[in-house]
Amino acid sequence: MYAAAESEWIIAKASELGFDLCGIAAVEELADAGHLKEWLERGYAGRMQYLHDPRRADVTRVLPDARSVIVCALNYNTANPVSTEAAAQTAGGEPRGWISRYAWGDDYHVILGNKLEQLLAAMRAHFSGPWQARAYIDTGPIAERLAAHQAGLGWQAKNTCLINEKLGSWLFLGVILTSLELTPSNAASAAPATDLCGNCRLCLDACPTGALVEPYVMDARRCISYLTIELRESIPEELRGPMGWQVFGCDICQDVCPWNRKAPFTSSPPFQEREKLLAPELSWLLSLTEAEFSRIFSRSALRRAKWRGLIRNACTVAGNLADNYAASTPEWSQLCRRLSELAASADPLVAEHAAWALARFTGRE
Ligand code: B12
Ligand code: SF4
Ligand code: SF4
Repeated sequence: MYAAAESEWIIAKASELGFDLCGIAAVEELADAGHLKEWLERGYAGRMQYLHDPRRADVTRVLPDARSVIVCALNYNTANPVSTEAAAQTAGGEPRGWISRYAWGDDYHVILGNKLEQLLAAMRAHFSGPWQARAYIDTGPIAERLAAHQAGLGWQAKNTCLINEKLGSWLFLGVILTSLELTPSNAASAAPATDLCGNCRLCLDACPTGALVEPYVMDARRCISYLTIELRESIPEELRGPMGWQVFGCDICQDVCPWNRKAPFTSSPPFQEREKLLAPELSWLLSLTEAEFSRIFSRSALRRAKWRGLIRNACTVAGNLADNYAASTPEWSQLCRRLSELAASADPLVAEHAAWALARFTGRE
């Protein structure tokens, strides 16, 4: 095993590259206590088939010689209100939707990916001999929050997010799985970060869809983030109303978390909000053509929903906000016109959600 000084060297290098946190765990620590298996058996993954990948339960199936996992985190908390405050601030004005904080800037996969590659390049120059490594952000078969917890970056909280005592939970995670046998960064304390949720249950009570079915457990099929980003089909009708104004992702269970009240802001340019994405006007979102969507969101996390997904979500939110439009005003007529166009779309998903929203406008004519 490499001496602790080598782990400290990696952590210092990660900090030089701009990561806010970095820690190291041994691969044995990634064995989960059976929670993932039970979670999948309960059907909580919904349509996210990739979560059934057997490699998720055993990282040595990803990299047979894997010995250590290096976990890095980057703060994406820009100096803007949280969705629960913004909802009150924008009430009464032009109807708007809410895009999740993580998607306001450039796609984080690219930003973290570049930084992890730089860290790997520095490690290649530093550690001699043959050794292997694989870097993952989000899309690899690795339970990143479990890895981050074991590496001492924070605890897996009741809202299921990884929270760091000083930085809160507005953190992206990236991991490097490696055959290097490194001293774990929690070796001195001999334990991963302590759970500081205590008796609090603000997140569970605030979740509008009841997706946090018990502390630490989410039924993703009910989570607005899943419904607006991952689900490719029709949004179940009983969950449309509780979606409120969320057009892409959801931050509510993090907005209400006391550990985010003093979370520091980042001034990192790629994470700053792009024009129009902070509480975007619904009329603008609904007016987007497929070509405009592709152009505007080419380097954005919003691309994942695709045009039809974003329009489906915007129609749902329009339906939820129908009462905010006074009937027969020019804004009301304009929105009804656009929803009628979309209801005639060749795409059945878009057409169905637009018709659903339109019924909420015309139903009160
Ligand atoms: C699938 C996925 C989703 C799904 C499901 C989320 C979920 N909670 O499982 C959906 C689409 C809903 C989602 C939403 C979001 N996601 Co997401 N998502 C992932 C992904 C790809 C896999 C997560 C996973 O494996 N889920 C399966 C569950 C079972 O695993 P788990 O959450 O680790 O669960 C553990 C605990 O729940 C625990 N557990 C389970 N049952 C029990 C019972 C008890 C009693 C106990 C004690 C523990 C326990 O053990 C489980 C296994 O370790 C990861 C990236 C990755 N590769 O890890 C990103 C990731 C977790 N997501 C991330 C982000 C940023 C988000 C959103 C904030 C985006 C948004 N604003 O909309 C939301 C946050 C919602 C939330 N409250 O979690 C970040 C999280 C950063 C952080 N600080 O935690 C990650 C790590 C991506 C990244 N690289 O940065 N996500
Ligand atoms: S992200 Fe939103 S819908 Fe999902 S668990 Fe948190 S509060 Fe509930
Ligand atoms: S809101 Fe409370 S219970 Fe939920 S994650 Fe934050 S501290 Fe934990």
